[in-house]
Amino acid sequence: MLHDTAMIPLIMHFNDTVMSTQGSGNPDDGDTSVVVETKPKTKRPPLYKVLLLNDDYTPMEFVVHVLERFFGLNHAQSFEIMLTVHKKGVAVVGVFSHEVAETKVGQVMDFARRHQHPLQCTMEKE
Ligand code: TYC
Repeated sequence: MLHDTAMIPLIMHFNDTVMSTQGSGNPDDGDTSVVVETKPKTKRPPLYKVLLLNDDYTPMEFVVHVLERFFGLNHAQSFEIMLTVHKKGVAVVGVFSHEVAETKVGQVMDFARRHQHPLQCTMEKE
């Protein structure tokens, strides 16, 4: 009887390999799926402190007016911050996004220049 082969049913799962004919002999080689969890990157934008600097010439009432007008502070809050700047030399008047901080610094510097006061306003990364 030439070429008489027994027909034996073979059931394989897709992840299986035939150990005698493939690779390392690890029966889980090849088709194994790896799911990598990724963290969504939602970095908050940086914030900027807006600072007011003291000088010897800008009138106190002008500084109070600036704080009320451009920083939405009431009169008492504005007077308190003005006095802090007057005594300590500098104070943070608010914390904003880069764009808003830049706008407020520009508004204060322009307003002071138009009134010929040397008031200085700057911003720095928090
Ligand atoms: N030092 C000023 C004065 O005596 C007042 C002043 C306060 C000026 C705050 C600037 O940011 C300032 N007239």
